[in-house]
Amino acid sequence: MKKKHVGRPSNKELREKKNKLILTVAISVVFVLLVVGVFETGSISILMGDSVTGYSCEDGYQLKGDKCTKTVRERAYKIGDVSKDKRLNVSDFEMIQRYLAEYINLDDYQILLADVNKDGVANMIDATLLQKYLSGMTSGSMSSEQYIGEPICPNGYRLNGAYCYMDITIDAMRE
Ligand SMILES: [Ca+2]
Repeated sequence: MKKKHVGRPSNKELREKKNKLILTVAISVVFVLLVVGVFETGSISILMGDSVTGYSCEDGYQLKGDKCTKTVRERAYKIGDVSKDKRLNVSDFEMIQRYLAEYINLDDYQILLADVNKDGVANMIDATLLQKYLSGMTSGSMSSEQYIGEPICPNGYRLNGAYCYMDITIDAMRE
């Protein structure tokens, strides 16, 4: 009994310490749960970003409202470089000739590259202008204006440096 009586105040102190410790641990646990909760909510909203708006896009596209956009890039070639090998030489002239003789087909971009006087048609005049250019005749001796060596982009693309860019916008898919 005596021992119990002596031990009582220290037991009380111990209990108070214990309670303080429990409270501290409880606060810490709540804090950790809050932090984890905020983090998890954040990652869920990032993972479900598309679902939140009800729209989604194919890979490579960025969702903007109810549209999906992406920018495509193509290398820019210079007028006259019909073969698209980054060089202006006799093979380009030959390609125009072969195209005019209907031996080969040129794609829309190649026809732009072949239209060296930019009059909207790739024809014998362009072939002649390119031939004169390649043989080293000065532009002053040319009968009409030519744009050989000027970078040009396929229709719908904008030129920026060595590349041509085009923004593609399509309707987003509904979830
Ligand atoms: Ca032309």
